[in-house]
Amino acid sequence: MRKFTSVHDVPDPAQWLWEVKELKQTPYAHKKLGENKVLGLIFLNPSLRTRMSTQRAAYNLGMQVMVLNMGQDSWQLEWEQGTIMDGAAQEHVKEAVNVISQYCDIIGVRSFPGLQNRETDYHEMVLNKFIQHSKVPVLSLESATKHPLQGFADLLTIEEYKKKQRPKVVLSWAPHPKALPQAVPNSFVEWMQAGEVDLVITHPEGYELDPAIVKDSPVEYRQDKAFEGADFIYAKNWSSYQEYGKILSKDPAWTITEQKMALTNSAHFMHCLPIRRNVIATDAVVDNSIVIPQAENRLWTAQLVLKKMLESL
Ligand code: SN0
Repeated sequence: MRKFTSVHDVPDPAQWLWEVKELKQTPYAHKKLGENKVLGLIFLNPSLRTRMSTQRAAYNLGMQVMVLNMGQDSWQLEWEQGTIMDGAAQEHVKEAVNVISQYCDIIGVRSFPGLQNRETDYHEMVLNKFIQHSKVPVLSLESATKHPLQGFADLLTIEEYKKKQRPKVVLSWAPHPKALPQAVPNSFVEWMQAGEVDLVITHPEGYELDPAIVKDSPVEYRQDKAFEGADFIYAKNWSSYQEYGKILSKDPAWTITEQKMALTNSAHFMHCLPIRRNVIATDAVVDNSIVIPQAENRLWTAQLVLKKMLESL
């Protein structure tokens, strides 16, 4: 596997789901696989779960890990071709990534969107430059428009907690003080579409996600209606895709409360974390949720992705 950037890089998601459950039972069974192999984790943005779960996943496979907080600990990068580099950027991405791939056997990169220009973000400029200039496999640790490691962990969590073959899963927009990426909801939609669930998306008007991602997944603008009979509620804020990067609403009526959870089929509440309590969801909802086992699953899904990459080296 040369790259892991979305569910579309996975040949058979159902098979992976089966394999990750097995890996979770036998985490140290492949300790020799990563011997003398090094994972480089490159962060252009903050991270807690992705950083620590991917690092631990690598250790479970016998790998060593190097972490670089780019821009903070290293030189500032130039991304464009042909620039006269007499400004702030000291190093071109071309050399930087090629050099990193001399020291590492697998590279992970996190690169949030600018949320200024939809074209630039949806073309995944940063992630694609890494893939282009790397001599080794590259995995996304959340790119401008996708968070595939999160989507995979979300699908595993739903698989583990579901009480019926095809649960009703609701992705609900919730308010937030800042403009956030669409990466998490985009990947959630894609992984749900790859799984055996009935997905319903609910959000205020103007928050429609990329139609190329949503496809024929149903959208219900009335949150109360969407929650009826739901087995899982997945909350997330995102900024507008239509009016790109804008906050169109901070309506607290969209906050997930116990009253709203009571409309569901005793649904499990999920969120990728970090969650702003009493903004996205109330304390009681977060405290009675499955966000911790969901976060734990980040470890096992990252470990399977790394295992697949190691096997292809
Ligand atoms: C990121 C996002 O994509 O929404 C990462 C989630 C895994 N979340 C944030 O940046 C939250 C920032 C905040 O101010 O709460």
